[in-house]
Amino acid sequence: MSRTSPRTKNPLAEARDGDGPAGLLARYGCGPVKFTGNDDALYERRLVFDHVLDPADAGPRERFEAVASAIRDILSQHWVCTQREYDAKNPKQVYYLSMEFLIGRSLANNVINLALSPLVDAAAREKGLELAEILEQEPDAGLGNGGLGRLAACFIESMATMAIPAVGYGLRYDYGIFRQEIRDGSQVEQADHWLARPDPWEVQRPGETVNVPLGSRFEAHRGVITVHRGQPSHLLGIPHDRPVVGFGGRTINTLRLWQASTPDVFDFGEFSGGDFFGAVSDRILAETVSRVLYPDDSTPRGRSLRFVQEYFLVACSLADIVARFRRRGNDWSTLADKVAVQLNDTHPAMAVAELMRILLDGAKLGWDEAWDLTVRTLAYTNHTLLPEALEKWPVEMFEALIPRQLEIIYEINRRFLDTVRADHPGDDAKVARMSLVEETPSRQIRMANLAIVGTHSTNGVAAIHSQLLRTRTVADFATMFPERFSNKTNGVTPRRWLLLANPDLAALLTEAVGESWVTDLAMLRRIVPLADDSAFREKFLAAKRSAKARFVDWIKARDGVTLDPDSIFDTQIKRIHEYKRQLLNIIHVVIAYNRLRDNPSLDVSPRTYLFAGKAAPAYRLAKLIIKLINDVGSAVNRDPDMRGRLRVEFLPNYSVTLAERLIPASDVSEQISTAGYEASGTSSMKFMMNGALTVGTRDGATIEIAEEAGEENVFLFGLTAEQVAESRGWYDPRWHYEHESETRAALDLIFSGHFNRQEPRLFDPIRDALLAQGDYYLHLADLTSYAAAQARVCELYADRGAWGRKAIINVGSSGKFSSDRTIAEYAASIWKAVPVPIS
Ligand code: 26V
Repeated sequence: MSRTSPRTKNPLAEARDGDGPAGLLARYGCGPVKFTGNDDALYERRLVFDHVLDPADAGPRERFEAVASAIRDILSQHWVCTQREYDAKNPKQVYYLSMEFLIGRSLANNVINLALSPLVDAAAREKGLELAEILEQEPDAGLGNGGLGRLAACFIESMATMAIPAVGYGLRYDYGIFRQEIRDGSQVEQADHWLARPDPWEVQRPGETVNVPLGSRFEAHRGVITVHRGQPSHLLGIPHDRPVVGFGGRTINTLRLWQASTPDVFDFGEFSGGDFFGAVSDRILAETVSRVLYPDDSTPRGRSLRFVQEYFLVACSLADIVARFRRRGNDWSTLADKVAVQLNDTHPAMAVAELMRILLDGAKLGWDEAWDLTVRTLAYTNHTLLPEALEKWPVEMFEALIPRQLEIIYEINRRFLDTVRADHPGDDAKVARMSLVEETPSRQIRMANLAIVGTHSTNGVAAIHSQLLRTRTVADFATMFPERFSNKTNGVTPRRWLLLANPDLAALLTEAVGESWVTDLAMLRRIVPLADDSAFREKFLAAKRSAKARFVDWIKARDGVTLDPDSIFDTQIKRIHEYKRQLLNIIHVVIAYNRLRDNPSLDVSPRTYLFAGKAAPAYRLAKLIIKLINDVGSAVNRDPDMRGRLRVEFLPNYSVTLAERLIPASDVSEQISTAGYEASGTSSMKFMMNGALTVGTRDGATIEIAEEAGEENVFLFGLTAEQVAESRGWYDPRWHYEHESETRAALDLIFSGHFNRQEPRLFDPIRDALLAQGDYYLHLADLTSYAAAQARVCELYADRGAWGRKAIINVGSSGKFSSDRTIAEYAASIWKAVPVPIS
């Protein structure tokens, strides 16, 4: 594989050789303002000048803001220098367009990537600051639903670390993914006003505001938009930039988030007429566009506001991209040589029509040249095969809001279908399938078709996913444009997910192989031989034990729950979805519970089953699954016979911060989706790096995890994707219920009302899904083989040495799953972008 190698020189080493705080600070001066090294009062100055506070009186929140602002001061010059270098060198630029960036907290990550940990630790000691308390003050920036959004965040970090000139573009939602509370076992959504207090990382740049013309005026009421046609209006996009710190602190790229506003700040006419509300309401309506993240990760709902959000992201970002391109003096004909735009799913796929509009109407290019540039500039990543998650937008929405872009889409479609007809005369069914416009039951634009036709690259996110995409989901397109399709297996950043999240394991790895693994994760292969070294195994298991102890303390403080660090931590964390099969997990827990009740002397390794994840607010069955997990947990945890043997906890409000603490503490990683449905899964990779063993189906990235680690080091079970497809015709879940005594006993117990005596019929919809409606996700088909895999887990855990050996092999085999590797592949084969190191 040709790859863009990330920087191997390790700045931590430099930092250690260097000269303490003064030397460290001096490294961050690169422009006209030099840090003198005597500048160790940054923190106090921030308190006095930003907050007008005596440092002695500062509360935890002010202390956080002051520390974060001081760190931003330190990185600011390198941020400026990075941009100056890009402007001077005019390299090919990558733009990553995503409706979601699940960033999490930034302070600790920025400190680590800037190699400032020694400085910050020393300063905290000297000033008597409690760092852990300060870090807990930062809100978790939850501008995403799940895997797709977190992937975007890992990618921009990797691009910065690898010195690739890149900008991430997204929306600055006032409200991120909802905060999940659990009341009486059920999910309750609370608004996440993460920007309630000033965010020290963001820099507002009103001078670079973008104007977005719209074909209609619209009014939003409770997420539903009323359109007033024929009354053109416009929105303003105000950029808010966040630094994206590459490891080593030299490259500081930008994440630019757009806030929607209106040009008519205040209508003085209306105001003096006494209509104060009318005067400000336009602004309020406009600002609803970036008010809140859509919390559904599969079914498009509340659709019209989402449509405006998607166009708003595309219009602002492309205007900005084109402005940068022209500012650097480039000719239109070189657009695809200077710009690569990656579309994160179809959410920004209107970029195809918008870029065409800019090139046709703005640059006055002819159709053929505009089309050639558009296709060569844009690339598309698909993240799901679920048909209900494939976006389609009603033609009326385009007509009302962006009629010119609709006209362009029709012309793209006319030309495209002409070639399809020419290649397949008389095949009307094929033409109907491939059309960008779905005719029945109502006219809609198929965004995946638009994205494939209007870009030069379509990729899936794991080998099996890319294969199924090509052969099933969009087979007609893969036949027509075979050269456009490829696989780019996802990855995660080892800085956040190992170096930062798991300090003890990170230190052990550095002791074993040196520091280079941080930017070259394949180096971890070198620990594989140490799996047979009992002294190393002991150190490795001690690191796991300390991560578990840290998590036990943290969750005790957060939720008041007491966990036993000597039990197996068996963890399933992800959005709650039928295809991800949290239900399979909890039914198996009930089987384990029955076994222990029937046979109190059974010798098992004590196990704690941990769940966390959010359900889309309108997804009834997913919410019922949460309730079931909690109700089973209450019964099991209060049963004295289960004490020290079996425990079940649903940890509320899954977030990046919770993941950072729980993953290092986990022994078992549950990746149990119905084969063929999980595009990739990325938590699996974080677990693997942190020494958890995977229990999983042959789905998504699990297949590649097993390839890297060896099948004997993974607990695989269940039907393959082919078997799932093949069984669709004849599968009958009732057969399993009737012929498998443990399956029946577990289901009978659940549906008898044993776990919810007040509402014994509560779980009937789950019973119906499993037994009456055919169990679409094949829970019962995989249950016995899942239970067998879990029995192997139990047995292996009893042999400490054997367990440690497999865990070490997994960590040592996780190199492929660094997002640096993924980004190197995108850069080399899709973007043709090369690193521009900042001196
Ligand atoms: C769809 C929609 C529909 C409209 C409302 C908002 C919304 C938000 C997200 C989505 C698509 C979700 C697709 C997704 O998250 N896919 C996940 O992508 C991960 C990164 O590639 C991958 O690891 C997961 O397997 C895949 O489920």
